[in-house]
Amino acid sequence: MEKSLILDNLANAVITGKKDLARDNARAVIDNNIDPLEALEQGISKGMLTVGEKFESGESYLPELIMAADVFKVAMEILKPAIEANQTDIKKSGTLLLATVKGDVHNLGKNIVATVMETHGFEVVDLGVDQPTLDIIDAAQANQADVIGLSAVMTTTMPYQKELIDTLQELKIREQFIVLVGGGPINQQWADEIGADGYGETAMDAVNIATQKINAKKAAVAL
Ligand code: B12
Repeated sequence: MEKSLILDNLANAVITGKKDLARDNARAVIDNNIDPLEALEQGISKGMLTVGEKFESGESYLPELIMAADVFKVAMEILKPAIEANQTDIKKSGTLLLATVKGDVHNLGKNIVATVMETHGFEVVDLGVDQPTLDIIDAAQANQADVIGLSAVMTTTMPYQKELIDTLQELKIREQFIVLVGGGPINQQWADEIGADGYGETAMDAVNIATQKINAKKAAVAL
């Protein structure tokens, strides 16, 4: 089967809620040696965008969102081991404290960031979803995290990313952590506005930006 067809099928499986179609095409990704991260971004995640648009326009409802999430998970179960198999050999790059912010229970994107960061040498402490600001900060300190990664998938929960950065500042510990923000509605402009250290559109961006910022911090300390 052609790669573009497999990716289209994955997107359609999410849009139409078909688990078998997702399973078969996720297996086809493995069998055809397609990059599992590409299948994730250009297949199942792309399908999620359409699902979101249909929900927003009133063409579909909550059950469709739930079904899409279930299909997404079925495909991820097959793709995740393939992503992990591409593990890079690098030594420990740093510790990431990851959470979805308060009021937000979306975790599919956050979980991908966790997997991809882990396969690139990061130790990941995943606090889960709907996490209050102070709990995230406590956990970051307790785990001596280098990076705090904040996922916010709704416009209504984006302000909690700002709240966390403001709170770090008030506690005079802003410099202790590199703060990365991500999630559907997040962009570079928002990251700049709230004073985040970086924004990642994809999980691979998270790896690249975290690595770059940690290296820059180490170089600054060495000076
Ligand atoms: C699936 C889904 C659900 C599922 C979530 C299941 C789960 N386990 O996560 C369920 C059904 C539970 C759900 C519930 C709701 N949802 Co919903 N949901 C979605 C949907 C369709 C897809 C989200 C998703 O998983 N995308 C796929 C992942 C892979 O993408 P991602 O999250 O963007 O992550 C990628 C990047 O952003 C990045 N990234 C993510 N996090 C981070 C973090 C860092 C640090 C970095 C660097 C990068 C990064 O990397 C990821 C991989 O590339 C979106 C629409 C959309 N397209 O976003 C709506 C959407 C987010 N939901 C919406 C709504 C309204 C709701 C509900 C309120 C519905 C309701 N009436 O109950 C509830 C809210 C519950 C709550 N309090 O959180 C709205 C939000 C509108 C807004 N205000 O912004 C959206 C946008 C749909 C819409 N267009 O209207 N939802």
